[in-house]
Amino acid sequence: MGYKKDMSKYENLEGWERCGFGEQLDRWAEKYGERIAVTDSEDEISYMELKQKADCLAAAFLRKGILKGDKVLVQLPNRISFVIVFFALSKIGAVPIMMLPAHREAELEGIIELAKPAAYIVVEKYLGFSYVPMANAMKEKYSCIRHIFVDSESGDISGMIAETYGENGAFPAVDGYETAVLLLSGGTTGVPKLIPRTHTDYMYNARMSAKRCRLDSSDVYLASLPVAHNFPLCCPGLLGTLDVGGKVVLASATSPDDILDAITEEGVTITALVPAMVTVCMEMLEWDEDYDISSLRILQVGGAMLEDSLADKIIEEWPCKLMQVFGTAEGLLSFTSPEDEGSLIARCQGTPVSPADEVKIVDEEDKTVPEGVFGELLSRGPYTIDGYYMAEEANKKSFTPDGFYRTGDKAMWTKDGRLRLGGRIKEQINRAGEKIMPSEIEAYLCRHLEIKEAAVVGVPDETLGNRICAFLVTDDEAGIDLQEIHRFLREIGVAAYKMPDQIERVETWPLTSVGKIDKKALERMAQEK
Ligand code: OOB
Repeated sequence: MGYKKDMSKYENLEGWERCGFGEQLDRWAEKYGERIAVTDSEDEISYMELKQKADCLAAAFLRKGILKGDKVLVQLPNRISFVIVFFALSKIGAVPIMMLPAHREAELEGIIELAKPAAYIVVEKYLGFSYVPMANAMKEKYSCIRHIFVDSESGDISGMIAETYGENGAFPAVDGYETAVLLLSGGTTGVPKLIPRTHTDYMYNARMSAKRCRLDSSDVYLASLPVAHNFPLCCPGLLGTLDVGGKVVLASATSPDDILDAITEEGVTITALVPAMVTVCMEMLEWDEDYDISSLRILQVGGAMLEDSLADKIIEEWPCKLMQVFGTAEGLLSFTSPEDEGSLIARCQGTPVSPADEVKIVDEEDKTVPEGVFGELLSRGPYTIDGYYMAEEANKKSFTPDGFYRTGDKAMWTKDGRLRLGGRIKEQINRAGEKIMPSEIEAYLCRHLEIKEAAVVGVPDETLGNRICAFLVTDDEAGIDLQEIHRFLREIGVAAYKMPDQIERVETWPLTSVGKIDKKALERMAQEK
């Protein structure tokens, strides 16, 4: 066992509260009552109704035998049922595992083997994909999965809510220091990593984010990204907006027209995008003048490096404040402030959101580097985890002995005391905000009968930030092309966002002086093609 965080250290922080999300929802319902809490493309729900439905569903889960501490895979898109499910599970102390709609068998299997979920909640169909056969196959293969609950118009979730309507169930007590959610870590190495966030630290995460955004009950937050991701869920996202009594709009898909439509129609005041999405939204705005984004107060941009030129362009062309957001699902968040000068906002990722965040920037020997010099960003603090879920080996690598999380990011302190990110130190590809570990894709590729060896690198790309290039050593006659690679990866159940954008065949590898595959050389080769 490594370092263990002492939560009592944080008890005096403003916004720190030892309480579960279920209880938080009860208080919000009391305080904000009939105000609209959440809307999606089909419906809207008030705070009071959200509480009532979460209570019903929680009672129904208990009746089906879902117990406190059980893990539950949740794979739902941006819709009201996601929110009801989240709070229903919180109320009984069951722990949702936040799968993304894009995940397929390959991702699910690793996570099921690690976390042994008792149930799997899926949307029936989303963006043309039917989830039920996949869920049934998982249940068949893994006996830990006792239940599959399907969310559709007349499916299990709505049926369960109707079934227990009006009952006053007694729920198990939930301590704020217990795990509330398991978030997925960006980029796994074959063995996936899950991030355990407690009710208390996650609520604090939402509150500190909301505070930095100056969020209040007049705000309308648009979740443009999949809401199972930390950024739209909690930074301040869905949870931070509900805490202040605002309204959350769930965009059903992440296309620019969905986003711009929602902003126009709902009077959205704040939303969060990754840089690649900003670019497409800007293009869309240029040729369609019917959109009205004048209600926007803050545009949060994060998840990947924001180029200086794009930052300048946002500040010049958007009628709102740009907020640069550096974030991690493991914890640490650093945002610019709405009051900062534009020139400053454009060139940094601000300051950590909590006064209790401890941030260090270190060299290869873990020695602190001076201001203005890049090093690796390390963090420890009230809402940063002290270890991944059941991952002793990975924890030794990802945390220092005194409990600092190694982000794997290059960063420096600027002379104005702001953080500026400078790309990755650890090998991880950031493709339009999605994090991909090369080793994971390499392992999948090597399952192809014609592929002898594979090396995957991220290549700088104007629209995506990074594109995925796979270098392959194959049998001489194998006519493997990109299409075949995509077909194969789809067949073994790999999420679409991990599909290589480019493949190159090689006969021998360029090697480093110590005889490892020279990935820098591969990157250059991929760029020259
Ligand atoms: C967010 O969380 P994750 O866990 O998907 O990814 C974290 C990683 C960071 O370690 C860094 O490599 C990259 O994403 N990143 C950025 C960045 N924000 C995140 N790199 C450069 N500039 C930025 N502004 O991506 C996430 C979580 C909460 C809020 C926002 C993003």
